Amino acid sequence: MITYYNRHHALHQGRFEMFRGELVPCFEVPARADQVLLELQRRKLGPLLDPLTFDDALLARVHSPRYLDFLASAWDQWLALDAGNAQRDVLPSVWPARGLRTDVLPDNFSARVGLFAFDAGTPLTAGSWAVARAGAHCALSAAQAVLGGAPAAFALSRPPGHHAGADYFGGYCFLNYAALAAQHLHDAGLSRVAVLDVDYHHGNGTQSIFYERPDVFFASIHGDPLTEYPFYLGHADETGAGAGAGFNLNLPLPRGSGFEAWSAALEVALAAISRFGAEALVVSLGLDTFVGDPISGFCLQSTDYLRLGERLARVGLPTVLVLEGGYAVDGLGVNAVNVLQAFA
Ligand code: SP5
Ligand code: ZN
Repeated sequence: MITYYNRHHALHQGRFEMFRGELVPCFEVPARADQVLLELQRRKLGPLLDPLTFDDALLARVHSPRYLDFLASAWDQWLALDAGNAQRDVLPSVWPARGLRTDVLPDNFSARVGLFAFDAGTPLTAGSWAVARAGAHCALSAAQAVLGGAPAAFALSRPPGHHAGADYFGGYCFLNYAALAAQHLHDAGLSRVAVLDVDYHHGNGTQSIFYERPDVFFASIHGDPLTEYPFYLGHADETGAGAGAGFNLNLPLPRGSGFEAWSAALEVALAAISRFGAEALVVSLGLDTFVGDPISGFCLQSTDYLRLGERLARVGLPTVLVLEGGYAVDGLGVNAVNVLQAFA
């Protein structure tokens, strides 16, 4: 298994996220990627490569120009407000709810942040843009490797990506790596690409990006949004719209679900992907389904990730795997590499 590793990931290191009226230390920490890297090296699982570089125009295949401009300039604008901001992360505190305008880009920086954010849990830091951009290059490199004939490739980066929409960040995510990989595969001539999202949290960003398209099928297994983040998307009745009607599949499961229920949902998702006739698969590989995860509610065990890797390999499609969530830092390396090793 080829891995494209974002060696600069630790330049994004949020300090605090909002939780129950307090700022608490971030769950999404550099040690996550470090643990996966260590375990890959320990098991000697294939080459570890730096990403190739890509034209930023590829980012605009998924994200809006005004959002990309915002991300690229946000830190400088933040420092321009107050030099002391160098020691503080950017978090939004005001949002355009229903009926308020999002078509006019405010001059005020706080207002801009709120326009492009959907939660107060995703601090934007000095390194966020550079790191997310390099993470996107890892995902695009993995897609490129698969286009070149590799059976599979893994993008090892953080922060994660699947909550980021065409023009918003949130859920620890800034750029949607899985969507970028899927779009890149499609642009290279694959007419049908499937994204399978196995993170505990619904991949609202990826779903939104492809919701009206028949060429990218999105399937997700996740905690029921009635009780679980991101709450406002991920219900079973979201099946696609317009030309994309029938090309979106959500399989929400109750908090507390274990591998038996989870793997039954996986079979449903894979059957739908097979009926769709996918020519390539992108996996949003979140490991926060683990029983030990501090912010999630499923009960998968470390050995279950071996079953997942074997099952994904049996699909037999060229596969790009992208690291998403997983916050039990101690188990994350073993769990992620269990998937990759069993796949390989
Ligand atoms: C990619 C990904 O997995 N993003 C998840 C974002 C979740 N953000 C909300 C976290 C809520 C934290 N709740 C703390 C519970 C502590 N017991
Ligand atoms: Zn997650």
